[in-house]
Amino acid sequence: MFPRLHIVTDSLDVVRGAVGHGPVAVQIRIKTSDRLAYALTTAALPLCRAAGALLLVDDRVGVALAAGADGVHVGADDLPVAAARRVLGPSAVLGATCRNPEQARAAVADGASYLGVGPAFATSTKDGLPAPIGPAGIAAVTAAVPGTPVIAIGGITPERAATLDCYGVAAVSAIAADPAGAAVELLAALSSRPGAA
Ligand code: TZP
Ligand code: MG
Repeated sequence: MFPRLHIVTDSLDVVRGAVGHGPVAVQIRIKTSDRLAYALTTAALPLCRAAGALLLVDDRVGVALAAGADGVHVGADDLPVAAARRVLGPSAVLGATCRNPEQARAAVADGASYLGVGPAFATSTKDGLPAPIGPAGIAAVTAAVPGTPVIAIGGITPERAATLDCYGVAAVSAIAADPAGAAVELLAALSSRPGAA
């Protein structure tokens, strides 16, 4: 099953701590260079394989392919979803950032296999973000794309993960200080929701 918890990180220590506690996806998010992103992705790969975690790369389609990762997450400044799908082929995981039902439907039509939706709540982790869409915005996107996993991002905590109406969540800062403890807490919060498998 597609993981409900996505660990977004630029740290091998975070990968090491966060995997092995339940089903997760690790998203390698390095904004500086392909070189560094490739190095971290190749280092994370055996850890993810051993733990059964999915390995995704933020932004960088070439890095994901070269490193043998499972997929990519693209946003507004990256390859368009349809182009990324053409490069990756039909079976790779391909995530797309969106914030409303129209963008969500377009991304799915273009070949996205899951959606990163937000910011759900205010966050200082990323600059230049638009206003948070809140739980209602997350629920609206979830309703718009039945069958496509919606992963909420932005200000995610275990308390918020337990109540959002979406398939799963992605966390950066919540997981950074104590990756193992946070992964356990977030996984428990997600599985506490009604209907969660
Ligand atoms: N995209 C939308 S919000 C965000 C990204 C990369 C940052 C989320 O970070 P945090 O620390 O989990 O709020
Ligand atoms: Mg991006």
